[in-house]
Amino acid sequence: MKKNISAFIEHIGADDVGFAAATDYHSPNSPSLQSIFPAVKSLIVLAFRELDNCESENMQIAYSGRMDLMEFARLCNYKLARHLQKEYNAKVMTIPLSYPLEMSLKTKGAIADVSLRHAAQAAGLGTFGRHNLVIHPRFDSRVIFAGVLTDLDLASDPPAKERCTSCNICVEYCPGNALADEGKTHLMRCIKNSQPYGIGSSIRFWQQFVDSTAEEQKNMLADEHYWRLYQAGFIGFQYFCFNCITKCPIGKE
Ligand code: B12
Repeated sequence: MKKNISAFIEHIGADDVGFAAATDYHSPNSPSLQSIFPAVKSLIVLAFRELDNCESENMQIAYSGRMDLMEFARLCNYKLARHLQKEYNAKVMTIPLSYPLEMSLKTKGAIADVSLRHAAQAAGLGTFGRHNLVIHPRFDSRVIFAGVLTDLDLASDPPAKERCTSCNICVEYCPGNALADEGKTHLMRCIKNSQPYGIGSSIRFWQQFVDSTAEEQKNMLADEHYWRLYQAGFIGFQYFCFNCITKCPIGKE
């Protein structure tokens, strides 16, 4: 069955696939898979190589490459889920690639219901690096993941080989110093730098707005800062930094 599913996944254009038994998925801070899908038995994880947009200094181009990829990956996720329903009469739930996320004071919008990095690791699609990203055997740090939960009984693929050499280049090049502590990405440090028009800026803008005079409010809305916030509002999480991906030397040597 794994062979046939893999052939389908290759046919729809995903770059790699891995399988994991639900019992091999361990994400300490995320809810249990059973609380989401009581009949879950396995995860099928898809890997997609990043486009080279992430190397551009032009942040519209850099992030638009990611948007293209996320859209395609979501499409693949949906196609795979429907295929499993039709061909194997399976029960299937897709995993959010990035959002929706639970927005609460407890999670701070930073804990996925299913952690795709831990899923990818369990499915043999890579191992965690010093930058806390999963490094894929062929696509190195330039990879994003998608996946589905199923009630199909599928065994885990063998674990991938460790690839990070702890060279610390990702730590040095992180402009927000978000990787200073091993095994932890400082959420606020990363977001402050990588999402300049994210929720923090939005809150500050509207706080200032309510405290301003009518004339000041008019000026605030006519300012390019508001236009950028407005654009980010419908794009979603819009990243302006890709250093931990692009500076990683794994695979470049
Ligand atoms: C919320 C989120 C963020 C938040 C919070 C990150 C965080 N601390 O987890 C912020 C906004 C900071 C963020 C940033 C980025 N993200 Co993000 N993010 C997510 C999201 C939606 C949820 C992550 C989550 O649940 N975290 C909470 C739990 C899992 O973390 P944790 O239990 O505390 O585990 C952490 C540590 O313990 C450590 N860790 C755990 N086990 C091990 C084992 C070893 C050996 C080591 C060293 C470390 C380690 O790593 C974990 C992350 O810090 C996922 C999508 C998803 N559904 O999984 C994408 C995701 C993780 N993000 C991704 C990417 C690409 C990024 C960015 C590069 C953004 C960009 N420009 O593209 C940066 C990278 C920042 C970094 N180097 O850590 C990819 C990662 C792909 C990959 N190759 O690993 C994902 C999987 C999205 C996807 N669909 O592919 N992200």
